[in-house]
Amino acid sequence: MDSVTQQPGDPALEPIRAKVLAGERLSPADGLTLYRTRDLFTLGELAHLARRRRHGLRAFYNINRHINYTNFCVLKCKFCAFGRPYNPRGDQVADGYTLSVDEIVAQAVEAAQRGATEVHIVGGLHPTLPFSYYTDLCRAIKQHCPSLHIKAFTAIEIVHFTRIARPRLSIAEVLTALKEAGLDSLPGGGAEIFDDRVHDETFQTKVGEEQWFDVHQAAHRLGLPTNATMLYGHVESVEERIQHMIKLRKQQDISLAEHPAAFQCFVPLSFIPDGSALAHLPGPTGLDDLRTLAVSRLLLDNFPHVKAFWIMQSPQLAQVALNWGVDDFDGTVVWYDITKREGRGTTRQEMTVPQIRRLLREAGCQPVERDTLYRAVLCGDKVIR
Ligand code: V47
Repeated sequence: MDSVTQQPGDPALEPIRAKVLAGERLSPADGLTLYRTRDLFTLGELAHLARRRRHGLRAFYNINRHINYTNFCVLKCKFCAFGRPYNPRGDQVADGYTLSVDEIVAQAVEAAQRGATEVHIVGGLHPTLPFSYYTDLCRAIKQHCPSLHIKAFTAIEIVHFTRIARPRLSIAEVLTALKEAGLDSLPGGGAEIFDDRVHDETFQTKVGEEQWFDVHQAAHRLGLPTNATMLYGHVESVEERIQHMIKLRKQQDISLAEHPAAFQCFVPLSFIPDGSALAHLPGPTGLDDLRTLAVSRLLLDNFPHVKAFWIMQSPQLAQVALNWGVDDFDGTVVWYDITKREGRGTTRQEMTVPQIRRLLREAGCQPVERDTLYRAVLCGDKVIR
C-alpha cells in the first residue's frame, strides 16, 4: 500500500466535525487547528458542508464593472502597487491618472448596455479632488443608469472624505450625502489585517481597524449593506488572520441584531507581491489560498457569503474553492487596476459570462447570476451557455 492511501484523517478535526454537524460556533483555537491540519480533505468536506447548508450547490456571479477612478494616493501602503504620488505643482508621474465624472459615466453606461447590474468604484486617496466629485459621480451614474447598483468607496476613502469635505463632515454625514446621491452599498476593501503590529509594519499611514469598523457600523445603521475583506499572505501570522475573522464575526452579530443592514460577503484577498514594496515576499501558495477560504467559511458562520475574487486567487483556484466553502466568484470585472495577476499585466481583466458559467458548472455547481444583494437575476431572453 502506498503512503497516500494509508494517510489517516486528522483526529484533531473530529471535535470540530461534531461542532459543525451540530451547527455550533467554532472557537479561535478551532480555527488554528483547521489552518494547521494536513488533512485538507476533511477541511474541505466541512467547509463544503457549511456552504451547502446555506446555498446548496448554487454558485453566484454577477455582471459588473470595476472602475478605479484615480491611482493618485496620499498613502504609502507597502503591499500596494497601484498608488502613485501626487505633486500639487502638476508634474505628475507618467502613469498617474484621474477619470472625469463624464469618463466614469461613459464606463457605467457601457457596462449597463452590456448587461451589468453593478459598478464597483474605488480609487486612491486623491489630495485635491473635492467631496462634490464623489457625490456628483454617484448622481450622474444614477441619472444615466437608474437601475445600476453603485457599490463604491472603501472605508478608507469614506474617512478621507470626512477630512476633505468643507465644512468637515462626520462619517455618518458623508455616508448620508453619498446615499442621497445614489450610493447603494460599500465594498469591503481597506480592512487588510486588523492588528496593530501588521498595521505598523505594512500600512501605517492608513487609518486602522477602529475607523474601518466605525464606517461599516455607520453604513449598517443607515441601511447600507457592506462587504469585508482580509488581505492575507504578507507579514501576518495565521493567528492574526483568525483574530481578524473573529473581530468581523463579533461586529456581524451586532449588526444583524441591531441594524437594518449588515455584512453580505467576506472576501479574502490573496496578496500579489509584484510591483509592491513587499515584492521580495513570495505571496500565498495555492494551498494557503484554499485553506484561508475554507477556514473563513467555517469561522464566519454569520456571514451569508464567502467570495473567491478570481482576479486575486486566479480563476483556476477560485473554481476549486467552490468545493471548499466558497459560493461567490465576483463577476465579469472588465477592468481592474489595483492588482494584475490576470490580463498579462494590463488593466483589461475580463471574464465573459459563458467562461464563468463553465467554471462553476464544471465544479459541480449551479451557476446563478445575482445582483449585488444576492437576488437571482432572471435571465429573460439573454443568451447564456
Ligand atoms: O483594500 C491592494 C487590496 C483591496 C494588493 O467588496 C491587494 O466585493 C492583493 O477590496 N495584492 C481593494 N490585494 C479590492 C477590494 C475588493 C475586491 C473585490 C471585491 C470586493 C468586494 C472588494 O485590494 C485593497 C487592498 O486590501 N490590495 N494591493 C495586492 N498587492
